[in-house]
Amino acid sequence: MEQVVIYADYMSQPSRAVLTYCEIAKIPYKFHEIRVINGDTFTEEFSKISPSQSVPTMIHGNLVLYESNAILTYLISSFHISDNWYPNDKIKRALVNNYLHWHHMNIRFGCGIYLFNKTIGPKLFGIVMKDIENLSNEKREEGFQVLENILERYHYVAETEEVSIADIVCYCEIIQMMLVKVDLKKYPKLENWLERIGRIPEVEKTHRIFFKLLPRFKL
Ligand SMILES: N[C@@H](CCC(=O)N[C@@H](CS)C(=O)NCC(=O)O)C(=O)O
Repeated sequence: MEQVVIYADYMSQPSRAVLTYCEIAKIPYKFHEIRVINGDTFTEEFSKISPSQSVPTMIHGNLVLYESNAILTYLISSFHISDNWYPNDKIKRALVNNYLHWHHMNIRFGCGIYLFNKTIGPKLFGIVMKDIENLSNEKREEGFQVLENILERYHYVAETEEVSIADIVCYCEIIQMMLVKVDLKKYPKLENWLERIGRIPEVEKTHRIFFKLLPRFKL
C-alpha cells in the first residue's frame, strides 16, 4: 500500500485531529510541516498540492483530501482499528457523523474562527473583524451549552458511551481556546470531559507538541 502523506501544522486544530488518529491507529505516514502563521499555505508550491490551500491535506496514492473529517473517515476505513472510533453500527455511526457535521459551524466557528480572527488573521491580513468576533462569541457559548447538555446524559460528545473521533475533533478545537484562557466554569461536564479526553495517550502526545510550539503565537 502507498504511504499516507500528510501536510499539517501542529498549531492547527483539524490538523491535530488527523495526526492524533494517525497515532491511535499507528498509521505510518510522511509528515510535511506547513506553518499557517508563516503564510506557508499561500505558496505556489502548496497551491499545487492542496486545492483549498489549507491544512490538513492528505495524499494517499492518487487521492487528495483537504477536509479533516473526510480525511479521518477515510483513514478509518483504510486503517480500521477498534470499532469505537467510528462505529459500524448504523445508529452509532449516524450520531458520530451528526457531530462531525455540526462541529464546523458551531464549535469550529465559535473557537477556531474566533482565534483565527484574533491571532493569525491580524498577522496575515492586518485586521480584526468585529462582527466575526461577536458572532463567534455567540456561537461558542451556544455550542458549549449544547455540549454541556449532551454530557449531562452521555459520556461523549456524539451521544455515545464510548469515545469516538467526534471527541478527538471537538477536543482539538476547544483546547485551542486555552490560548485566550477561556473560562469553562459554567460548563462543569465539559471541563470534566476535556480532562478525560486529554488523558488519552495519543491526545497527550500530539498536544505536548502543540503546547511546546505555543510561543509561535504571540498573543
Ligand atoms: N474545514 C477544514 C478547515 C481547515 C482550516 O481551516 N485550516 C486552517 C488551519 S486551522 C488553514 O489551513 N488555514 C490557512 C488558510 O486557509 O490559508 C477542515 O476541517 O479541515
